[in-house]
Amino acid sequence: MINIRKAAIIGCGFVGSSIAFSLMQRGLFSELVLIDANKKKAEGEAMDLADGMPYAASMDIYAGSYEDISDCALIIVTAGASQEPGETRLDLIDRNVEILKKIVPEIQKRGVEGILMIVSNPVDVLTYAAYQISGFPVNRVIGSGTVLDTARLKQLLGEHLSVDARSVHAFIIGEHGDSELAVWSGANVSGIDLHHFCELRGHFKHEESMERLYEGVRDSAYEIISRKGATYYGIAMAVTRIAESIVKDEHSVLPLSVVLNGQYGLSDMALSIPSVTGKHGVEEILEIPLNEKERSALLASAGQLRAVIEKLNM
Ligand code: 6V0
Repeated sequence: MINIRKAAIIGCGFVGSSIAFSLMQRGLFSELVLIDANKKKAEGEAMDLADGMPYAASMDIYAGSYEDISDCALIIVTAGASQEPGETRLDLIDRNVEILKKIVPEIQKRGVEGILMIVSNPVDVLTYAAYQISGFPVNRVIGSGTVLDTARLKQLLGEHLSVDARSVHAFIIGEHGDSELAVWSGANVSGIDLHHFCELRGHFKHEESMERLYEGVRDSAYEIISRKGATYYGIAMAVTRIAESIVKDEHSVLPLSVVLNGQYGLSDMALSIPSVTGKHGVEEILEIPLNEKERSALLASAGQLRAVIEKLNM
């Protein structure tokens, strides 16, 4: 039986604890289980968060074990090494696949029927690995994908055009990493074609601006890590947004990392494509229109991920 108001977070470092804090603020769950290889860390985070409970929505938050997760609607995995300055997400692969190989069988043997969300990096490769190890159906294994990168794009575009980022509709798709791409051909501001809107706001150097904004999105994590050593608030907000769509069965369109089954001619790998998201996880992967340049960038991104997956020791 699934308890739609119960979630677990596995890995309570910077990212896991920030997600717990963000979920608590949003009041989506009434029970939140925190699990970490370092049990004392999970206990400390639960105690610290519980201190703020009188000022947030009521919730039972505790450091638990895998015995506590069988009825969770959502299990969020953030365990693993994070990028050091200068490292790419793909550099983390060996360490984090080994960690995933320990965690996913623990989830699988508890008969979990909820959604498994991977956040640890490299998120696309680990999402595919989690799908393979768990044997869960494709709709129940998702990665946070480029939901964060898409938020970064909306934010930068909003700043560039001096409009509310929530009025900007645009996607980053592909790898959550260096080969990701912006779908400029479908971008708009509240239904107004992006180029047209830019001109209405006095911006005419489209190519130059698009390149600069894309690079800002792609390199954002490196810029943050070089200054503060890690990124965690943005991803916490992105994961909370995904959790909200699942818990409230919103059918929101979010660029999750999903296991592909023929979309754009790609299969047996995970990368981010806008997908309808609700209580069953991925309801439909949307093969959105791409222009020729975007399609070849997506295939190049997939090619990079494919090369990594083929070397995986699974
Ligand atoms: P961190 O602060 O080092 O925390 C990692 C936590 O995982 C630690 O508390 C460890 O004790 C715990 N851990 C390690 N092994 C296990 C295990 N087998 N079982 C349970 N817990 C374990 O790292 P941080 O929180 O900064 O990053 C976590 C992961 O998130 C990294 O892989 C990051 O690269 C990734 N991020 C992903 C993002 C995304 O957009 N998908 C964004 C930011 C970071």
